[in-house]
Amino acid sequence: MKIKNPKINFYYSVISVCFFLIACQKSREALPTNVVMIIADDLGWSQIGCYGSSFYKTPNIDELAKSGIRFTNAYSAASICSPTRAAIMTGKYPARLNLTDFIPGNNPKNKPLRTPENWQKFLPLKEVTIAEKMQSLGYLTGFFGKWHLSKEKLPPESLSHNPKMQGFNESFVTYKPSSNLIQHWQMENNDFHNVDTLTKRGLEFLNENQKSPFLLILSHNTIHDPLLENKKMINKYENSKGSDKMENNPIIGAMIETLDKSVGQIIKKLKSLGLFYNTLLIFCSDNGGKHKHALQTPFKKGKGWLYEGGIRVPLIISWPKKIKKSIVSEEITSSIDFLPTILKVANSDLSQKNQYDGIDLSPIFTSQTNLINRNELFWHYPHYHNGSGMKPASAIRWKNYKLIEWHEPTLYNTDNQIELYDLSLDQGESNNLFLKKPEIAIQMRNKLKVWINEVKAKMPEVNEVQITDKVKGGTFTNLNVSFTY
Ligand SMILES: [Ca+2]
Repeated sequence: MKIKNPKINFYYSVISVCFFLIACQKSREALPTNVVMIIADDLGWSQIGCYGSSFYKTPNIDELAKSGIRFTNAYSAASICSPTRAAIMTGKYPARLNLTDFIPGNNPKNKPLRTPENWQKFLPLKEVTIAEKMQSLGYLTGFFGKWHLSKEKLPPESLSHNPKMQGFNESFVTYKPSSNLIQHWQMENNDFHNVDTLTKRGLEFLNENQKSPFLLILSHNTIHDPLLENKKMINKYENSKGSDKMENNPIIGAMIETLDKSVGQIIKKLKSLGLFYNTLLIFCSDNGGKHKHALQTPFKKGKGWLYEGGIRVPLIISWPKKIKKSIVSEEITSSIDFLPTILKVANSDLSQKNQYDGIDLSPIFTSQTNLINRNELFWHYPHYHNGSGMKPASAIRWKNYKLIEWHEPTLYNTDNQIELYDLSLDQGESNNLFLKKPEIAIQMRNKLKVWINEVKAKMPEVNEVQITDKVKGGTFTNLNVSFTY
């Protein structure tokens, strides 16, 4: 029967359109969530506009922060590359994986301590990675960029443990620019750090896989050494206000601008494909910035160190479907949290215990109180890091406190074994509270000891063969506290 009344016809049309829109919304809500992770290399916490820098220009990263959550207490699982990347892939502490140094590391013989020799110098295939888990949930997975978890950097030796063997459908591994690793896509005065190459691969992956749920990891080589960028861009930063400050490095400024542009291109593509709304987009760094190039103010030291400069990193998570705009979170997070968080967002069952050390961060997405209930976070570095001067140490963050234990003085029973800081008052870790708050230090050191035993962390030992570096300090007798391992 045809309805002749134009008024009724109009109402029918409106109702039909409403039903159609509701149906569209419902089908959009029911779609699986895509995941894009952008990892910067050696990018410091303070080297981004939305983290307070007025020198480094990051409009796209700042915009991303406005669309979601900016974390102010995010940590990398290690102060150097490979262990953090292993933690991202597995959700486990590097110490539990026994993958505690950059691959292949260095093994100095003339130091006061003998460092563990049999640490894991590649990510074993038996480890179940985030990509393998997502594949089992029906996701297509892509990895483009820095991997640093194979036995060797270059093929053919790298192939046995490259991303394709760890659950990625598509992969393309790149390396930092250097004379012996120069590749055909690295040309003089062009794409110094592979940013354009990686971005192009990322955009192609999004185009090709837009119809299926996907996990895309874009793992940049920038802003890692060597410091190289287009001269015109460097000039712009040389002439910028603040270029004379020790925190501000014009070449790094230019490198960060290129990185930021790439982030913008990925966001633009996701929006143009209608995918931004239901994509969990994680932007992070693998460790702190190198303080020899640029001070990591307000933090002490930088890459390599267990001071905040080495491990406090930028982290932004956007997911417009669930996360409100412009949230700033002070929750303490770590690289080990990405795996459980991503799995939760992909509707995976997280009930199987002991598969990972991280915590699902998704409660932070919808609520701003009583969030993830993290009590402590730990780090373990039983090596010497030539590049930064870092010595063997372990650390714990507990509430506002951070304790670092230096293994040289501990094993030689000399002074300065423990440093304790209240980060709520002293972000720059300049006021060691060890003598003022020994009860807190003892409590935290005991927690650290329990964790070291639990993850079976490999410890350094006294090097009795050849000692050329003397351990500084006298005997450890002036304190009324005693520690034992
Ligand atoms: Ca790094």
